[in-house]
Formats: sequence, structure tokens, C-alpha cells
Amino acid sequence: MDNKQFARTLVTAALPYANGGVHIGHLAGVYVPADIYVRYLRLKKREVLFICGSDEHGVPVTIRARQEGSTPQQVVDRYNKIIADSFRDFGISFDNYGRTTSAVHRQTASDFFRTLYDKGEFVEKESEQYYDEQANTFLADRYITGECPHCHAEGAYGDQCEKCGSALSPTELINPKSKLSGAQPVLRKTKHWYLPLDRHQQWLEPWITRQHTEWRSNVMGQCKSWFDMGLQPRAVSRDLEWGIPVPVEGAEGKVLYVWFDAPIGYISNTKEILPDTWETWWKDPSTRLIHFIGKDNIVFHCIVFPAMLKAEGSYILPDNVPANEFLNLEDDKISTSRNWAVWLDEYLRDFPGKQDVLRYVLTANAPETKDNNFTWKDFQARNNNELVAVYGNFVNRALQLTKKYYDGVVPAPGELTPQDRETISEFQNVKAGVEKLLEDFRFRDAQKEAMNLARIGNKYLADAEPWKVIKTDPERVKTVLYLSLQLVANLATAFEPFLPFSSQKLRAMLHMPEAEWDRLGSTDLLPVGHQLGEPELLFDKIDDSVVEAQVQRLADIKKANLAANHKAEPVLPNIPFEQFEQLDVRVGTVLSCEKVKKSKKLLKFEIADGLENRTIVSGIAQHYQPEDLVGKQVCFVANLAPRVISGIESQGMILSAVNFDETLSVVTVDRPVVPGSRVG
Ligand code: B3M
Ligand code: ZN
Repeated sequence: MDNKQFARTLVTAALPYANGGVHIGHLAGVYVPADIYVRYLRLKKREVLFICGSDEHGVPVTIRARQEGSTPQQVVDRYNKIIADSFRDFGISFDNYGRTTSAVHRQTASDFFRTLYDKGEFVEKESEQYYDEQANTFLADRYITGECPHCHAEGAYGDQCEKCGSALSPTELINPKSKLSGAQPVLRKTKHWYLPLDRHQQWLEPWITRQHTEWRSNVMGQCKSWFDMGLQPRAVSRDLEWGIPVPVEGAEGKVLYVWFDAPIGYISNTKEILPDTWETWWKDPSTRLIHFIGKDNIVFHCIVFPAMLKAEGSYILPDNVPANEFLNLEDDKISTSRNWAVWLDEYLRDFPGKQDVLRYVLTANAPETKDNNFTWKDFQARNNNELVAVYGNFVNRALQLTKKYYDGVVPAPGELTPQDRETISEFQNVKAGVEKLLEDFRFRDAQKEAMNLARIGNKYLADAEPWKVIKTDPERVKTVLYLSLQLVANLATAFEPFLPFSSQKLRAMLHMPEAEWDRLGSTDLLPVGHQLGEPELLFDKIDDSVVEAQVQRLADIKKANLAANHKAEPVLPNIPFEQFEQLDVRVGTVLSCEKVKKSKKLLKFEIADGLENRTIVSGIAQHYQPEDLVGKQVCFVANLAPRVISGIESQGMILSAVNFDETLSVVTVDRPVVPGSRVG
């Protein structure tokens, strides 16, 4: 829908679970695009509100608390702060960042449930669910583990097998066990309230598929597949202690399902800062509501929450839900449990002051239409080749030349040449381009379009060559630098939604107090005679060693994960003791060790074996430097029939352990022994 018909825009960003920090996937998928959009609307002087907060209920929080031996409240207090700090550090400019444990939220969510209950919008149903008789509690899906019915892996959860990825329900698990007590859970009857989505399908389906054809194709695709399967009633309560109590008689021990209360958090977090006018933002049809989310939240924002709002009856519905796909890290799915992520607090520790570099790279790689990939090499390349070499370089040249020729004062332009006119017409187009793309939620392309201003500027300077022309036609240089400085000022404005820190720094250098979006494209942002500030570098190069350290950190994590998940090979069939006795394993001291010529893998050993010494050839050259083995005591099979390897007779075999990653480690003894000692 054309957004001009709306008086104001309410933008929400998914409420992150307060059971972990924020990583680049969150930032790229939700918070940076939402922030760009909001900053843009503010620059356009539109009325806008940007709402977010921590999602503090749900089973993951209770699991985390149990693992740590703390309470759910302690967990969410800690992570709420970490998350809020990260967002603030990265310039995510929420008008309110609330919490779903706040008093206003508890009341709002509780009232919302009660309204739907009183209107008869729920269906009450009894069902059988697993109960832990030792812990005296019903078990959330995640609290039940067992054998996966599909791949037969142990340790599958009641909602999902992480080995084969199948979605499960707890009763499908073979040999279910409670994670609380280890006991086998039993099925017990329990009553819950369901939102009958099946009844809502008849208005939801045309509302999305006919009235919102402009929604992104990934969003539309998911909605259609839900409709095709036929919507089913969804339980909105749970048997749990942590959460907002179900406000109905006879509902002791039951709380609102976290996905029922979380989206209401958008409403309560609005109410919190605008207790008198929040209804204008939620109930007036001239308000436009936009939800920024990741793709795993599509069904809740496009189907469940709209059904809740419609059932309540007095709320507006979202006008758009620009959901992103996922960002991978170095070609692997980001995973909190495997620590496969770049955490925002760690990034800032390693790259202080470089928030905008990450914002830039994440937007350039935004997973808008398909999953995308973050790599440290690409991060470095985009910084060095785009931010430094294109944007920073242009700004620096324009400012340095102005300083050198005119003491940093904006010179008066003379007559314009055809080249000047062409440049002006090119950069005047950028405003319309960026705006159209932003209004269509195409942030990557919008940022690229903003970057075009710097490309135009670099080309203009390279063609006009003021550093040469100054000697022959100094008047001409005034025009060239005047226009270049206008381009620089335009860059500061155009990048304001994308790279707020850099724009602010650049405006300070230009002595330009405010960014005026409506004047984007003008050739008089900086008046003649205006005194500029001291030029500084806007961006700086990132060295190879810095990104190599990050790549190494990830390689170490990968290795640790592999080691942690490695399962030993099955043991070979049993052998009788006599057969074992036939094997003669001894300890020998390495007298000398050298590479076998023309072989990559082989080392030749001289081993003191307490008898006549012997030569052994072993395939471990890729795992050891020969000199590091000299003097070591190693174990070897002494009665293996000699074999000729690469022309050398090998009299035995040195024993090595084969690690999970196929690296080899020779078997040595724990304290020195006489060469030739038997191992047994
Ligand atoms: N906390 C899930 C998530 O972070 C959930 C979003 C709630 S938005 C109302 O993916
Ligand atoms: Zn499985």
C-alpha cells in the first residue's frame, strides 16, 4: 500500500529471547534493516515510533537457569542488559526497549487474554501430556528427550531431533525421559486454551494473498503453504511456572504461552512510554504497522498475532512484515549452542569504534531474498575496497585539497562545464533512487545507491584533476572543489540512515550541524565561505593479520566442536587372549629420524630396541618434524614381518593414535623405561 496515506508508522523489531547475547545474524536479519528504515522515516520528518524489548518468558530461559543453577529472573536480568547494551552500542535507535517481565506488560497481556476469553474467542480442550511424577510437574517439549523415531539418535528433544532435523511431538519419542528427574514421564490429562486459527483462515487468507500482494515472496510463500495445509487451533497456554498466569479461575499452574504474550510486548512497550496516546499507535487506521522479523517468526507475525488482534477487535493489523532469511557465518549455519557466531560485544572488543563497518557489511550482504553468508575476508574486502577506497578516499581528497588551496573554506564556483552538469544530474538522481528502494524495504540496493554518490565523486575528481589544473587554471579548481564538497555533504546525509556514526563524524568535520534529507541532491548544502573543520580519516584499513585472527578463532571453535561431537568407532570383534599374546609390542628410543626422499608421508627411524637396533619406516611425516621425535620413547610392534617401503626394509610398526580429525599422535610412555621393554 502507498504509505503516504498513513499519518504515522509504528515499526517493531522482533523481541529477542533474553537467554543469550545478540550476534551478527540478529543484526543483519532484523535490527539493522529496521533501524535504517526508522532513521530514514525520521529524516523524512514522518511521525514514527520504533519499539522493541526482551522476550523474557519461555522454556529456553528456564533451561538456561537450571543449567546455571540460577533463577529465570536472574537469567533475564543479565541478558536483558547485555542485549540492550549491544543494541545501543550499534546505534539501533529504539524509542523504547522494554521487557516482557515489566508490570505493564504482565497486565496488558493478562487483560488481552481475558478479553478474548470473555468474548469466547478461545476453545478449551483437554489433552494428554507428559508429566514427571517425581518432579510433580508437566513437562515442556524441551524437557523431554529420547530416541528419535526417524534416525534413532539418542537425545532428541520433544519438539525436534537436532541430528536429523525432524520436527517431533513428545509422544513420538522412543523411551522418553524427563530432563528434570531422569524418570520416565507418564501421560496425564490437562486443559488448555486454543486460538482456533482454522476459524480465522477465511479472512486471513484473502487478507494476505489478495490485499497484500506486495509482501516479500519468502513471506508470501510461507503464508500460502500454511493456508494450503489448513490452519489448526493453537494452544495459547502452557503448564509451566515461568510466565504470566492464565487469568481464569481454575488455571492454577498454567501460564500464557510465550508466543501469545511476546507479540503483545509490542503493545505494552508502546504503552510504557506513551501511557496516554498509545492507542493512536495501535488502534487508529491511519497508523501503519510494520514488523521486522527473521524468517522463523513469519507464522507468528503474519497469522497468529493478526488473528489475536482481530479477535480482540479494536486493533489495526500489520501493513507489512519484511522478514529476512538467515545469515550464515563462513558457510555454516549460525548456532548459539555450537558458539558458531560473531557476538556483538566480542566484535566491539576486537573492532572498537567500527560499528558502522559491521552495519555496512551486514547490509551489503543482507539476506533479503535468500540465505546469505558472512565471511571475514568479505568483511575486510568491503571495508578496504569500498568504505576506505571509495567513500573515505573521496571525502579525504576533497577535504584535503580544500584545506591546501583554500584553508578549508568552501570556494565560490565559477561557470559550470558540461562535465559539472553531468555530474550534478547524476547525483541528483540518487535521492529518488535511495528513497524508492528504502520504501520497498530493499536495503542492500538502497545502500549501494548511496555509495554511488562516492563513486560519482571519485570519477569527477579523477576526470577534473584539480591537483594538475591548479597550476594552469586556478579558477576552475574552485568550481571542482565546490561541487566535490557538495557531494561530500550529500554523502553525509545519504548515509545517515545506514552509517549513523560515520555520518555524524563527517558532519562534524564539515561543521554541518544537521542532516537535512529533503535537501539531498542539492548543490548548496555547504554555502560559499563556509569554514570546514579539520579533515580526519573516515575509515581505516583492516590488516590481513586482524581478519586472520578471527578466522583462526572460528577454526578453533570448529575443531573443539568436532572433538566434542566425535564418536569413537565401534570396537572390533573379540579375540582370544592367546592371539593377543602373539603380538609383541615394545618401547624403543628414537636414535635418528629423517624424511624419506621423494615421499611426503614417510619418515625413516633408527630405533634403539635393547637388542641390535632396527629401522622402521612410518607414515607420519605430515604430523611431525623429524628432529622433534629424536630422543622420544615410542611404542612399536616388534614382530611384524619386515616389509620393503620405498626401497627401505621396515622392521616393525610405530604405533600412533588417530585423532578425530585424522591427525596422528605417536604413542609414548609416561616415564622413561629401558629400550626393548615389552608393552602388555
Ligand atoms: N523471541 C523468537 C526469536 O527471537 C522470539 C521473537 C518474539 S517476537 C514477538 O526468534
Ligand atoms: Zn532424528
